[in-house]
Amino acid sequence: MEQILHGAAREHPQWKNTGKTPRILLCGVFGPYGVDDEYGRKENLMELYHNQVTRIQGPASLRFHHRSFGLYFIAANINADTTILDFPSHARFVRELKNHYDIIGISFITPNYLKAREMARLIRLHSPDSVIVLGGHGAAIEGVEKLIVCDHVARGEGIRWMRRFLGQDPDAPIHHPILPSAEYGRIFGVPIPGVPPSVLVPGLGCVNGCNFCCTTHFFEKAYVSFLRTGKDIFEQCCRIADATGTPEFYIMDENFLKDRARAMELLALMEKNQRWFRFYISSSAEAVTAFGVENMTRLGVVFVWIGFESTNTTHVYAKNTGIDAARLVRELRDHGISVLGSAIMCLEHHTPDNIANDIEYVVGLQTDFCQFMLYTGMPVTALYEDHKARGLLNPEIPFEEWHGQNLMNWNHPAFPDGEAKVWLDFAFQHDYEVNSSSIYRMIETSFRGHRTLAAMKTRDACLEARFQQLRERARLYSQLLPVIAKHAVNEKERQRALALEKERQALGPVGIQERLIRLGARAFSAAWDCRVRWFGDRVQPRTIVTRYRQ
Ligand code: B12
Ligand code: SF4
Repeated sequence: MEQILHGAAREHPQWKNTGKTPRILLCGVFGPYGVDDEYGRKENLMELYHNQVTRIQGPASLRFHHRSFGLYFIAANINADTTILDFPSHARFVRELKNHYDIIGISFITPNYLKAREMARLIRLHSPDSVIVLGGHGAAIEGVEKLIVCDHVARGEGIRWMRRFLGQDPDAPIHHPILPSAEYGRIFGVPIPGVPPSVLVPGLGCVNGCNFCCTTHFFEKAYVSFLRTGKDIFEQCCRIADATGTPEFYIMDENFLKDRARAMELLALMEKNQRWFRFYISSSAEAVTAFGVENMTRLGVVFVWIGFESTNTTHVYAKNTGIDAARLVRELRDHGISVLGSAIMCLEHHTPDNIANDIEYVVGLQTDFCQFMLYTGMPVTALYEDHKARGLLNPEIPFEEWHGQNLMNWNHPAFPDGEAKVWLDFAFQHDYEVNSSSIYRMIETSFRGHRTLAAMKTRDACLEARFQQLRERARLYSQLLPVIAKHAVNEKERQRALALEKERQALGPVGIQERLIRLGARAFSAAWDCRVRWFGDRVQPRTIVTRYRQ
């Protein structure tokens, strides 16, 4: 790893103590993403599902782009003229530098280290007076200030860091920006209709301290709260939903149900005010169990991401102790809650002889989605420190490969020479063939939830609202069933899709509008098939420029 020599940090920038409002540029790293070039790797897509969840599901893979949310949170909470440049190209970034900003912040994660380094080099070249600040999880790379030319490194929470740096009140109230959780939104090339869910960030980090987890360690195993109470969350939901017109939120909080009291207060306020928001959340199994599936149904949780990690009892994480994972998943799906279960591959105890058992276990949970990720100690995690102390880190694996979908960054004796990837691919494929596409499973979950609520003898106002929402969801998603049957991975999926299509009749007649939508879906999917055949399935996010002015 080479070291870069650079001049003294700009401790006394021109705008300080002048009363002048600083001009700030905040950037995500440049594209293209997910291609083999001098800065990145083809396995490191700028997508969630197509990168590490549904990536082998062909046209059935869920395709979304997500902004670099942290930058918008910083911009919305400082007194400065701030421009955000998200997903720039190399050339677009250079062009923006011509505006000579006082401060330029780069947000990056470890596998994008080379991109951040190149951006810092370009800043010194084209805008030499700008102060360079590095932030985001890449800032945790040991000695990053010596590897990348920069003036400051912001580790941990960035709003308070930037406020302090600008001489502003770090503890001023946090203003929550209004942002879509995802853009582009397509399955089989069919655009997902309606307004996308808004992003909601109640807080950062998690107190559970799992050894491999970046977020728990980056925020020092503490929870950094943005919205402290259920009331705070409810008020933000009302404000954002009124502005966007969608009652759906993707909650970007590593372990949302961990604060049970806060979630219960939110539920009580929703019931009192009859505002039936819906939530996509992440939470650990013990927190989900403590909150209870029925409460989740009432709260309007439609999706939950749970880390099941591994079956081996000697390596079980405290959060999963004593949990019957299969039963939990079944109950959640029976209540219309889709589950993304994540699993870790090539743990220390794994060998080619026993890893298949773990894969079988995870596939057997029958979650709607599976994430399989290699056991990778990122900088700042306890796992990284442990591998380093034991001399296991592999110095030949550059940071661009530290994304968990190809090579291991440490020497695992049982999986030499890229063998881990073979198991990773097998796990994804096996899940796909046994459980069918994730979009099929999501539709099945909404039907299962609808059945469960329909079977209840009585439903109060809250459950009635949830019942109606599930019905709408089942109707909406079922429009894709013919396309799913056509693209089925095997006969089993085709039959499953056809069986659900029959059950669809129970939700009422298919009207003219729905027929037209179904025809449209077929046309979009046929067009997408052609596109993939001729040009491949890579989709780069478009550049987004947002200017916050004082
Ligand atoms: C959204 C997200 C994504 C989006 C990326 C969107 C984008 N435009 O970059 C998608 C889904 C595409 C994605 C993909 C990947 N991601 Co991701 N992602 C996240 C996630 C879930 C949320 C990030 C977020 O928005 N949080 C909310 C905001 C408010 O918090 P924040 O980003 O931490 O920002 C705060 C501070 O970090 C800081 N800050 C951030 N940037 C800056 C910049 C400056 C200048 C300053 C001063 C401060 C600052 O201030 C902010 C406010 O406090 C995190 C996990 C998590 N919960 O944090 C993982 C995470 C960031 N991703 C991670 C990784 C590794 C990946 C992938 C490689 C897949 C994978 N293996 O997990 C790919 C790589 C994609 C690519 N080509 O770059 C790791 C990073 C690990 C590391 N040490 O580098 C994380 C931590 C998850 C994990 N595995 O533990 N990801
Ligand atoms: S429970 Fe999840 S978010 Fe919390 S430390 Fe463990 S892996 Fe990280």
